[in-house]
Amino acid sequence: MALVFGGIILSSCQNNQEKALETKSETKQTETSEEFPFFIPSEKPDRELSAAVKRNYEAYSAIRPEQNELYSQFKYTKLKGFDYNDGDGTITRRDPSKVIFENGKYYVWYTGRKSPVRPVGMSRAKQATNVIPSADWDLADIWYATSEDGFTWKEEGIAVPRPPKPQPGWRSVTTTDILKFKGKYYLYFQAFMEASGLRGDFCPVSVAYADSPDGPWTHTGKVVLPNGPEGSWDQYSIHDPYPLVHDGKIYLYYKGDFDKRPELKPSKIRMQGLAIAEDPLGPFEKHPLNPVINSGHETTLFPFREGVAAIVQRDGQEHNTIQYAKDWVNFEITSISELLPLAAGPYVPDAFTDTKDGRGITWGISHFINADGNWNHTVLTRFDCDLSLDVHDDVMKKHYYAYPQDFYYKNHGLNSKQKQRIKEANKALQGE
Ligand code: AAL
Repeated sequence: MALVFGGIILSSCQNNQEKALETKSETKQTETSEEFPFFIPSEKPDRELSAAVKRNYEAYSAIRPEQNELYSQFKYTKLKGFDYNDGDGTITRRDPSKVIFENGKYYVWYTGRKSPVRPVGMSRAKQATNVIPSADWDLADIWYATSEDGFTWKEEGIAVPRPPKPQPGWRSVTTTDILKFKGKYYLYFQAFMEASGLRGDFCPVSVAYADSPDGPWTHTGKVVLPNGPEGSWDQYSIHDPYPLVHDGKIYLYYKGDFDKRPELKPSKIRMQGLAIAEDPLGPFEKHPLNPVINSGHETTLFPFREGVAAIVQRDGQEHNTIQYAKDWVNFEITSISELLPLAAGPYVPDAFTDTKDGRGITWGISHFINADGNWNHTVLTRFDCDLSLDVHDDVMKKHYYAYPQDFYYKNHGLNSKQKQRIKEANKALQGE
């Protein structure tokens, strides 16, 4: 028995030695051959590379997502302090501004609608009245809330109400964002002069200013960023104004809805433009290269190193990407992610400092439309991420999402028309 046991030990030693020799010769082969190495070289190797591997070196700031400062997953937390009337559609809060920290607390501004009835919907805009909203953001005012920890918020009231007719915004003031410039505060917002849905979602941008984030706010009553001339991409809609300070000037990014072709679904596309001014009240000059981002919806931007980064979520060829423009104009994709925050208003401590070393973001407020399966109201939420040069959170750098089955079957199941098409294709194959 002992002998047999010893024999086994002997032969297992021999096997190990043989294996070690084999491995050694394999390693040698790898070293001398053209195989792509097990450890990815940190510098682009001097050899022929596939387009994909070349892109891994050239298009992204790091060779792995874990090391890419502009890659992150996103986590969500329900906010405390906001009531929504049990989600009956009569209260909405959406499209938050950036978050700023002043007077020992965080501030956020947003579209607030408190109407006696829920919206009739954009497609039935003709039924809207002075008290019946068409869209979720129709008949809205600009509200604000404050918080000490970013999780529990206190709604403070209306910051900028709808002005009287015929001033821009008399129908609805929505989708605001904040600028602090030379000690004053400015709120840019969409200024509707008709119910959304009557012709589309048409509006220019107006602005209000104050000496304190608590107001009082003076609405200029004027359009500060007008729609473009007839036939131009932003002739009807200037949405989602988003100001930052760069080179001593105001860089106001915004969205245009255009190329409406009813034969296609969705019928419109969305891109982002840039307008620059020396004075927050204008005049703003639209960039000659507009649009500067070819996708996105309610695009979120923040200074990053010497350039600007953009979270490009929803809509367009490059949705679900994070992009970067060293010169603040020419954006390149720097990462691809999922569950990007909708309409995110991040806390950007260096948004207005004219930094040449932007540090990035770790949290903010965004929203969920179609809240509780109800298209008539939207709720604010908190998101967290690691798009920061100062925070290193391994959990945020994962690149796999686990969605529950219901997400696929319930939320993303086939519709009856699609099922019918598949049934017919099967029948045709079987020659029936
Ligand atoms: C959002 C934003 C703008 C639109 C509407 C309210 O998605 O893009 O603000 O006008 O919807």
